[in-house]
Amino acid sequence: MSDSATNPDALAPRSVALVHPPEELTLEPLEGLARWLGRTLHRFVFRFVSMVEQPLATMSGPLSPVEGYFRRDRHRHPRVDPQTYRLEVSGVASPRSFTLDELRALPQEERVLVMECAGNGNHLMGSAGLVGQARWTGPSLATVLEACGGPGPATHFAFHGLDPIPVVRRGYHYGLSLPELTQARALLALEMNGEPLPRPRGFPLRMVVPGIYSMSHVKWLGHIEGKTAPHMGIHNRLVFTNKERRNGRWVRVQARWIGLKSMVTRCQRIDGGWRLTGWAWGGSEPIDRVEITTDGGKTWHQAQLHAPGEYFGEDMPPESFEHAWSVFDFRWRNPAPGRHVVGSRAHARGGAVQALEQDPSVKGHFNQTRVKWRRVDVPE
Ligand SMILES: Nc1nc2c(c(=O)[nH]1)N[C@H]1C(S)=C(S)[C@@H](COP(=O)(O)O)O[C@H]1N2
Ligand SMILES: [Mo]
Repeated sequence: MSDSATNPDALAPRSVALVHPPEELTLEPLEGLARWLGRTLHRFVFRFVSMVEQPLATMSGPLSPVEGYFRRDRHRHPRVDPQTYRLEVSGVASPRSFTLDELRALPQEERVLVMECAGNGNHLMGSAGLVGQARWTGPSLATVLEACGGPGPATHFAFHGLDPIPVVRRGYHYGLSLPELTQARALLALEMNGEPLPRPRGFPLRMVVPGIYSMSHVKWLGHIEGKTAPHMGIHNRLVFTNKERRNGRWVRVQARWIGLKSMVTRCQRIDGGWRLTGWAWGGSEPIDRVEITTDGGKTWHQAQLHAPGEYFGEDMPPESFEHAWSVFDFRWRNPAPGRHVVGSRAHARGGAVQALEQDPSVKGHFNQTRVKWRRVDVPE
């Protein structure tokens, strides 16, 4: 008997696979230059300015892989010799420097957290992929300061990177106050997901400041400068700022704590429909619940929420994953074929809700907390 008689599929045209409905549907942002430019061009433009987005599919699992983790810098990735590397700490009780071995010999801590570029999801970035989650290990800033006899006169700190900006020839730098760093329980990371930091991630040492936007997570950290006044470098003063209307006046404010957000990242086939998955993060209190809409906001439904304790609780104390994301999923039963607009809304324990629209009294670069609308075409 011929093959085609026993196996009816052998007779089918090669394009038959396209007739079957896909197992996963693409979620397209409704807004942003990203969408306007189209996928490929957008990626090209982003690479040019040295921004690489995280693949959305990795945003509904507990950790983002090192390969594909989002990236945002000034294109310069210095090559640091681990033998001659020194971390300088100045402006503290007893200024000193540390070799890598000395940093490794200090008590090591672990944190799992959302790292998010302040500009993630703004008008340029409708796809909102400048964000990821990893496990970082190293001595805490508090431990390093203790090894310097304490902060001494310092009330603020500037963190200097070893990546020189052309012409200016100064490295990247960003500053935070001691209370902010203490509240965040900042870490000096030597490892990412259990491996030494890769070069694009800041080898051999980077700042990790849980809960604060990642312009402060200075890579290739070379110098911690204790100061008695706020650091007013260009990134603090101008680059990562918003304008906020307060008492009738527009004032400039610096990017700090990550706002309450959520996003649907995947739409996968399941029995009887599709599963929408995504994640919720940010805000000053734990995420309590997430609602999903599949009709552009007319009706909202409760999603199933998986708090970080569900997947990290066995291995780590709760304070290690305080700023980790929660994953949610929602069973979308037999939607009608055609175009739908989906979105998600996070609610925090204290009653805070993710805004539907951007607050009109806030303009600018960071805290793009509004609902991230996605359109999806459901096949027949
Ligand atoms: N030294 C140095 N650190 C830096 C930057 C930089 O350009 N140079 N960019 C900052 C910004 S704006 C972001 S969003 C994060 C991105 O970290 P990643 O590239 O590891 O994802 O690094 C921060 N740390
Ligand atoms: Mo950033």
